[in-house]
Amino acid sequence: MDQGLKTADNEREHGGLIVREHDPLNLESPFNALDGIITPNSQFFVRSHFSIPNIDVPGWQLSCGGHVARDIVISYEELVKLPSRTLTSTMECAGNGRVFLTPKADGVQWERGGIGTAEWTGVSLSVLLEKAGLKAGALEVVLSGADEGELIEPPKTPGRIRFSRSLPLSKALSDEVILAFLMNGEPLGSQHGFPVRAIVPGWYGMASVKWLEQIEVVDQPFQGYWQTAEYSQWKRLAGEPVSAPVAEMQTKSQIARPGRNERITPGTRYRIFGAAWSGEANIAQVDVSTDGGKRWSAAHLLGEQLPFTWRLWEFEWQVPSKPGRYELMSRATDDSGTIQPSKHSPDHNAYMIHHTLPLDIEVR
Ligand SMILES: Nc1nc2c(c(=O)[nH]1)N[C@H]1C(S)=C(S)[C@@H](COP(=O)(O)O)O[C@H]1N2
Ligand SMILES: [Mo]
Repeated sequence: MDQGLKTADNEREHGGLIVREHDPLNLESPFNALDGIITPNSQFFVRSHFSIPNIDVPGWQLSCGGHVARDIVISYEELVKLPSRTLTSTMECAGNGRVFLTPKADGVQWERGGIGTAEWTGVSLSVLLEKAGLKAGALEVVLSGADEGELIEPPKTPGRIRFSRSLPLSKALSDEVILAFLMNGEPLGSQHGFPVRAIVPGWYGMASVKWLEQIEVVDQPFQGYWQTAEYSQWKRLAGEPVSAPVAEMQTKSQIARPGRNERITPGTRYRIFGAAWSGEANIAQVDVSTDGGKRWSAAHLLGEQLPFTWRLWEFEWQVPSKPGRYELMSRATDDSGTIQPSKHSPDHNAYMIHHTLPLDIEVR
């Protein structure tokens, strides 16, 4: 591998990350440490379903085929020479917050740290699709990674499979969907998809396929494992539940500080601090409750709204002089009028967990 592309993650350390699983590697970000829009690479959560594939740049290539006029194969060197763009995007795992579900759901028990924001640099997927030329009838674009394996716990995989996800053409062709090779200005770490991954702003993390090696245009709805057996939800069609892939991130906010069970001094002023985000919309308002959701007051939105990026917020709390336990909550509203719900929707299975989360703290 090119020395210049050596990545810092060889350090074999998980820094301040919380280990949820070693193999496959699943690491949670300490959301408590939120400090600014950008999550440093060393603190960015890791979600993988199979072992990390070992890929070197000379051996890597990306193919683009299927329902196209001409098949394309492109090397890393060729890809990085194409016109690229840099954008900031928040990525939340669709299972973030799963630990808060009752009854308890199977799967990685993420708390608040299955989320992060980075500045990504890459080539718009549309650039490659234009080179290949879409045939009439093209419907979806399937992205596949180099990682593969077999899962024996239900839902079992049909033998060894890859990690593949599809995008409808409308999303695949929007400029913001990129084939990224830089994360916060550095080559992607091996755990984040080195050398090239998709970034699908506004969608849950599963759409942002890591270790990307194949792009396939299809003329039928793609029904792969990772959008039917897993990462699927129920939508209502003519009153009937129909299975649909998990897609756009839902409007949500989280409190970063205080942390769970933090002790706060009575009668002081405390700055409650957190982040709020939404998939394709912008955050319009965040409200905070310090009495378990009975009364709400507006928080102060910080900085400016960047597209597809979380908005930080703060709330100056006049801490009561009466000691006791208090339940803090935050609630986001986006500019399409959607308000963060108070309950998890069973139609979302164990994904899209965006209801208001109570945070217990002690005033003493
Ligand atoms: N090839 C591949 N891509 C993948 C995954 C995977 O297991 N394999 N996990 C997905 C999921 S579920 C999430 S949330 C994000 C996590 O990206 P990160 O590990 O860089 O945080 O990658 C997505 N892309
Ligand atoms: Mo995820």
